[in-house]
Amino acid sequence: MGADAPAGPRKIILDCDPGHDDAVAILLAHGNPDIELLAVTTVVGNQTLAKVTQNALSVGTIAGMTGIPFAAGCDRPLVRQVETAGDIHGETGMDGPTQPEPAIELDRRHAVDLIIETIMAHAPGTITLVPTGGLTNIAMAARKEPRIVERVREVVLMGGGYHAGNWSAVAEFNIIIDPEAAHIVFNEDWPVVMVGLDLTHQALATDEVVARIESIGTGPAKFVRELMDFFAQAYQDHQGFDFPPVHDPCAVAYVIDPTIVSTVKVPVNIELRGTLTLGMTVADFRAPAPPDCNTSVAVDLDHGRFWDLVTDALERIGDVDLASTAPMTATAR
Ligand SMILES: [Ca+2]
Repeated sequence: MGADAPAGPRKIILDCDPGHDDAVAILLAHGNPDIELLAVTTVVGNQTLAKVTQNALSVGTIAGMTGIPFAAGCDRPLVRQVETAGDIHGETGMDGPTQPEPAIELDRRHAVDLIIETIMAHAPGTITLVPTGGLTNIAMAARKEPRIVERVREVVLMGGGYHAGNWSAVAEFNIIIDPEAAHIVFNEDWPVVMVGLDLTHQALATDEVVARIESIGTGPAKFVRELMDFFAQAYQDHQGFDFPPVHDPCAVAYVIDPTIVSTVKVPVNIELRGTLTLGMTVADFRAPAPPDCNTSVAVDLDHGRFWDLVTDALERIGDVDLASTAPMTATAR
């Protein structure tokens, strides 16, 4: 970052589709002192918009996240039909743990409007967008209010991959479910950091990691442990992994400390027409990136320090009294 980078916690908007790994991303962003979480917005993806929004509110309730707006966004991709990931995330989108009844009220604004209003209300160069689902909301926001593009500090997204796919041979889920939205986001004139499968497949929740989370002994930690149990089984059954890759918090970790997630500047664009390659994030490594290149890809993860961040955030969140999370209006309804 340049010398004009603002001091203090990094302000982010987390746009997500919880999602087991989205839940961990929310908790990391909430519990880490170097992040100021301005809003949590939801988008159709791992499950329907209604389900992922309910899940986001449940995670917010478990972690006592009062005072942070949660808003629902687009319920289908820009062009394509809805495609969800029930094999990996289950019928609810966050199968495994018992979810509490959300005690947080949904913001009345559409997520796209909340994203735009939040960016326009803050100084230029201060807000980082962290999308961990399909890019529908972010693309819509850029089209509805183009002035946000030069105001956003950077877009750090989980999605894509330069070697591997997971939803086709070459495409990753978040990109292939709305490739047109991804095309918009990657081609806008803001810095884009692609935290893709090359990186997130290093973020494995090993037995040691899960035992460490369980030993924290709090409600939120138990919730994460139960999420990881389901996620591990799903990744074994459907993707042949020994341990599940916990994708989404890697993008948050990069924002917290880019020395944990190393990146390389390289042009990336989105394939929109390939019969075998739709949604591929095509990275051009042939030559040094041109000076106007606005995209980077994440390469290497410091596995130990990454999980240190996650466990530290859970420890800081501690135990939350779910009864006290209930907003005043909940009893008035
Ligand atoms: Ca996600």
